[in-house]
Amino acid sequence: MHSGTVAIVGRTNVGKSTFLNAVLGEKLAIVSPLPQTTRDPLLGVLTTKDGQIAFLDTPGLHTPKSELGRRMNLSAESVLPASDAILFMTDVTAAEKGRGPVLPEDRSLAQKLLPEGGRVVLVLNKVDLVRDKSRLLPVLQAYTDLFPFEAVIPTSMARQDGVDRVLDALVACLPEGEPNYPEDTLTDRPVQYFVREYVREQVLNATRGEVPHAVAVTIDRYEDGPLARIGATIHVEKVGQRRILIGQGGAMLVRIGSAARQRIEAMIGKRSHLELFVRVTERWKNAPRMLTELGYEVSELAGAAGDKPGGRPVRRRRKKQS
Ligand SMILES: Nc1nc2c(ncn2[C@@H]2O[C@H](COP(=O)(O)OP(=O)(O)OP(=O)(O)O)[C@@H](O)[C@H]2O)c(=O)[nH]1
Ligand SMILES: [Mg+2]
Repeated sequence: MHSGTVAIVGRTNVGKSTFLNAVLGEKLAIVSPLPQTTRDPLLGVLTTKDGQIAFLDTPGLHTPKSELGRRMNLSAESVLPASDAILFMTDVTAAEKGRGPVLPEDRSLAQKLLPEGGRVVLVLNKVDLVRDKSRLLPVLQAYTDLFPFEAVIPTSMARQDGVDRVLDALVACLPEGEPNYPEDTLTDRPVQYFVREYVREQVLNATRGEVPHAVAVTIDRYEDGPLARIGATIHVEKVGQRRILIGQGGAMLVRIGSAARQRIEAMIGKRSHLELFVRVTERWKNAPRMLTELGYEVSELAGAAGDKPGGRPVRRRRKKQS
């Protein structure tokens, strides 16, 4: 049996969280077409007959424009030292747009992040977007030269193409050993974390421009029972953003709430009542104390199971037999 931790790192928007969900077979992480969707590392554990991989999905590395962005980058980098292997992900769209076979951002990330002697699998995602497949070959070749990768695998997470090859390559990188987590472990985060994320996900889906990136969510209450009673606050930076989120006669907030509620109910397996408030918290993205209150801590290391406040981790639910 092979067991260990795999950090999923790379630029923003390349499909890291989509990959995590694909391997877990659960829509655990939030995914969106916008950059900087993931804001903190997320543990997702996959146990198979061959072993166990504890994946750490991380925020996409980018040039930060705020203290939040700086913390996101740091939190992504912080998971690397404790990882047994790294999945370095990029997408091939830039190559398709004629920005050269290797993006300069990827070149510098590879130089800065990938440890000498480290076991790294390179995944080139979104190959479905390249119509002329002959253009992929020089890209693959150029990326292969960046680092002595264990494997270089083109994938399309959108079509679930290549996921098994990536898994096989990663398992081969992990040390022999017994699983570190019980078999039914899915993550180390409590349901409150996912409420926060699923509300934010619906904001990302429903809004555009500066609004999606101006939003943070806090959980005011979570009362479990036959019906989970949840209260959450959506923080925005400006009054105008609050107006947009509430919408005409509150319609936008209702839409966000009901979509988030469906996601939460699928996770907890029961009905819930979700009450949302929108509050203006000026400049929260650059206020260190506020960021810490909102849960965006630099010292936070996903994967250190058990030391996260706020409740029991969400367990893997048994799949219904179909
Ligand atoms: N066409 C295509 N789109 C994909 C593929 N994989 C992911 N996407 C889309 O790419 C977008 C970004 O995906 P995410 O999984 O959120 O990307 P990420 O790397 O986690 O992004 P950050 O969290 O911002 O770092 C979403 O709209 C996905 O649906 C793929 O193979 N092909
Ligand atoms: Mg992500």
